[in-house]
Amino acid sequence: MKSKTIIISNRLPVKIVEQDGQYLLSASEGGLATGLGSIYKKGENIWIGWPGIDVPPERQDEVTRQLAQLNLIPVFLTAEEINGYYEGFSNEILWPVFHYMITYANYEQTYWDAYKKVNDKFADIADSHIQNGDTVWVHDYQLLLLPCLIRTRKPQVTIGFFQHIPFPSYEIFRLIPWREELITGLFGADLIGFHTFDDVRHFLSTASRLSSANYADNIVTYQERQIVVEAFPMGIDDEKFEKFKDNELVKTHIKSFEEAQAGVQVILTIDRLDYSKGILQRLQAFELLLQNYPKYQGHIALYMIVVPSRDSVPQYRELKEQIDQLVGNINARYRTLNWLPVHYFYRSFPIEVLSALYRTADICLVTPMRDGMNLVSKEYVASRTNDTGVLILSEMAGASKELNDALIVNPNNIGETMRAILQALNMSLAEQQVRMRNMRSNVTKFNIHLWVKNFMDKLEEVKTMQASLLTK
Ligand code: GDG
Repeated sequence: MKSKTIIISNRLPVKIVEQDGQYLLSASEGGLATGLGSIYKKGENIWIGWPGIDVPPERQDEVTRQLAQLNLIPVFLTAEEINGYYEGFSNEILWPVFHYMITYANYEQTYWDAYKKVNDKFADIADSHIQNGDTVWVHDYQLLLLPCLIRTRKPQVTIGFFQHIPFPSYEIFRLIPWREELITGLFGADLIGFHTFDDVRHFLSTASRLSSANYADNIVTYQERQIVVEAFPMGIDDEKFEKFKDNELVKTHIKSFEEAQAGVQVILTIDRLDYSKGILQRLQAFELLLQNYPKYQGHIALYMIVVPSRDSVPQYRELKEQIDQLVGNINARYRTLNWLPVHYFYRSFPIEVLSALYRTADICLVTPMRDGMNLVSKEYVASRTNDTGVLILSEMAGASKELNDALIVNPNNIGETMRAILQALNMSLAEQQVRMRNMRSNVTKFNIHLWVKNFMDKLEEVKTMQASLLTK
């Protein structure tokens, strides 16, 4: 039988809604889903993951059949499992620690128990679909134990793992009570990828300090197996954002937006609600500018989209309240009868609205405290087909390693961020064009398709390397 490729991630690339007793499925439009579409939609290949909703046991066969038509295999999770494995261990321990927000971590033993149990559940389902000789690509921090669990069940598979969020330095990672199990869980992989070389470095040093593994260059040796660790900076579906220039709906949005904001320079920010995204610090920088440079009052506006996320986790609820309060204070203090400084939206928008905002905003302000990559910054650049606009980007985002022509700031330095906004507001058209062209050529070249190809090519190379080691 021909070997196949299996993608595994926490979530399947699908939205399911229940309507009039029917489950309606629609494919996810996210960049990752698009990029990996070239893999999982082909032949016998599949994608395994949680379908995103709680399906009662008596209807799971029906949903499984519907998903199978899209080459998707569900891992059904109970509300209790989601609570312990996803909201608990993944989002209350791994997320804050990996983003250096260590005081936010809640090292709850029951979360760890749930994490192990759910990783095992994924492994069992994967096992029933994998044949020796197949290639498996596991995604992200929710499934750190999976490479080893699969390796134990099927020793002859090739396993790649990619982490979408940062990998912290050893001194931070060692705080996690279950650190050895997590690291050795990953050692089941043949290839481990991160967005940046810094993440790779942190992983290599952590691996060698927490286990009997050692490494030379970017190859870890553990119990006679070799694991290649490399940086694969993720790109976006650049064409999709470029093509919106001819989209009628986008054009209509742009027209009404430009009319509403005539004479005002617009600064755009788009994030999920998350303490790693630096939303409060960014608001402070904007307020500082209004305070120190009153001449801009009435002439600039911050459009801030915050997409609801994880609002059952206490720290996220608290952050939401702080943002509400700060936006309220700024608007109350500075607004006039016909001008609003901060246009704040706590909801998500259709991609056409996002595209219209990307295309009209004079400045895009992306200032995470820590971010694996940050795709919003790349989407802004891809949308600027007329080569104008300025990107302000945190040096803590993986994207800052590639988008050198952005105005790079330390998000903790409120004064520096304010000065970058000032510089952007006053940047000549010629300078905007030079910078934007350079960034656009990068985003267009290193897009999501090349990212998928580079990872899969490397995995194939590693497969050959492992095979030749076995025959020695
Ligand atoms: C994780 C890592 C890494 C946002 N608002 C709306 C909307 N979005 C889309 C954006 C963008 C995506 O969500 C956000 O991606 P980011 O990369 O900025 O951030 P995370 O969600 O934290 O992603 C990150 C990424 O994984 C990939 O590896 O870059 O570092 O944290 O694509 O466009 N989309 C729509 N409406 C919205 O209102 N349709």
